[in-house]
Amino acid sequence: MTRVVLLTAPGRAAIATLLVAGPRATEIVSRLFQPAGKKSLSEQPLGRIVFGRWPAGTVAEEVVVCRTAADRVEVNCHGGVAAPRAIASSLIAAGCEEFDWRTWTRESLADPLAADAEIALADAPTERTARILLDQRSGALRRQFDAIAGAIRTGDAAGAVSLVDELLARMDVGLHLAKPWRVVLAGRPNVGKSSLINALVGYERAIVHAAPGTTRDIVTALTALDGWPVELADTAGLRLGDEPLEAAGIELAREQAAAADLLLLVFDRSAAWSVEDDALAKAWPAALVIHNKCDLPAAGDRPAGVEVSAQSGVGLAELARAVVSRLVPNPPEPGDAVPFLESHVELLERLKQSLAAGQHDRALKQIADVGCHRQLVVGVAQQQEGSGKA
Ligand SMILES: Nc1nc2c(ncn2[C@@H]2O[C@H](COP(=O)(O)OP(=O)(O)OP(=O)(O)O)[C@@H](O)[C@H]2O)c(=O)[nH]1
Ligand SMILES: [Mg+2]
Repeated sequence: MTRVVLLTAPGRAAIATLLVAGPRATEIVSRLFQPAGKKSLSEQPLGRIVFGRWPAGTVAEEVVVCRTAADRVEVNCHGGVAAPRAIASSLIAAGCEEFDWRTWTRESLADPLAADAEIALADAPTERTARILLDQRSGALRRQFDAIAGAIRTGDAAGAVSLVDELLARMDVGLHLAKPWRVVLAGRPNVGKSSLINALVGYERAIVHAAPGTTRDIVTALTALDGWPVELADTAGLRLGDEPLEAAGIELAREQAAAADLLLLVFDRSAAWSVEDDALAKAWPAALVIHNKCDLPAAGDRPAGVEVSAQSGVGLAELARAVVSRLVPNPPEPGDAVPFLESHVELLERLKQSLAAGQHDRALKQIADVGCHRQLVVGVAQQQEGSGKA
C-alpha cells in the first residue's frame, strides 16, 4: 500500500510538504506531476529536487518534488489548506491511502516509545520541554526499560524496583511536558492578584482596579517560567460577598484553588495581618505565601513569604524561582529517562505490582509488550528494493 501523509502542520504557512511512501510512490506521483524539464520523475536520481506543475482543479499548482528514497517521494507545494488538500485528494484518487502524521509516525518507527516522543514533541511549548522529549526520542526511556528488564533477568529485583521508582519520581515533570502546570492566584480582594498575573506575563491580561471585587470570572494566561510551561489563573478576591455575582466568582475561585498544581496565596503587605488573612493561610497550608505591595511601607508582623511588588517588579524573579522550585523540585538532567504519557505511568505501576508480587516473568512480558516492534511499512519495501525485488 502506498500512503500519502501531510507532514507539515495544518494552517497558514508558506510551504506544505506531503510525503508519498510505499512501493508505488514514484509511479503514482509520476502520473500526476508534470516536470518543467524533459526527464520524467522516475528518471531522476534520488535526492534530485525537481520543479514542475501539479494539476489541481482548474489550475496547476507549482510544486517541488524530490525522490528521497526508492519508495518515498516528497511533494512540496504552497502552504495553507487548499493546495495540500487538492494534491492529497488527487493522490488518493490515484490509489494512495491517506494517513495522518501520528499514525504514520507510529507505523514507521520501530520503537513505540520513540514514536510517542516524536508525536509529543509537536506539542512541546518550550525549548526545555522539547529537549527532554528529544532525549526520549533518542532512546533514553527505552534504555531505562531495557535496564529494568536486565536487572530482572539477573535476579536483581530490588535494582529493578529502584529503576522503576526513579522513573515514577520524574512522572510529574513528564506529564507536564506538553500540558502546562496550573498555578492559581487567590487571596482577599484588592491585594493585587490581577496585577501580579500581569507582571508575571508581561502584558495587561487581567483588569486591575482600585475597587475591591474587580475580578469575577477566572482569567488565565499561559507563560513559561524557567522554560517550564505554566498556566496562571487569576480569581475573584475571597470574602463574604453578599452580591450573587461576586459570590459565584468566589465559589469558582475556591474550586480553582482546590484543583491547582500550586496555589499562590497573595496578601497585601501594606495592610496589617488580619484574622481573615490568618484563616486563609490556615485553610491552605500547602500554598506559597506572597506578600505583595512591598513598595509601600510594611504594616506589622506577618508569616514568612515571598515579598514582591507587582507595581515596581521587585521580587518577581524570586517569586518565579519559588514557583519553579515548588513545581519542579528535581529537574531531570540531560539524557535522563522521563515517562511522559499516562500509558507510561500505568505501565510503571503495573510493573511495580508484578515486581512486588515476585512475578518476574510477568514484569518482563509487560516490558516486552511496549517494545514489540511493529512491522515497518516502508522498511519492508526498502529491503525489497535493495535486494532487486521491487
Ligand atoms: N502600591 C502598589 N499597589 C498595587 C500593587 N499591586 C496592585 N496594586 C494596586 O492595588 C489595587 C488592586 O489591584 P488588583 O490587581 O486589581 O487586585 P486584585 O487582588 O486582583 O483585586 P480583586 O480582583 O478585586 O480581588 C490596584 O489599585 C492596583 O494598582 C503593588 O505592588 N504596589
Ligand atoms: Mg483581580
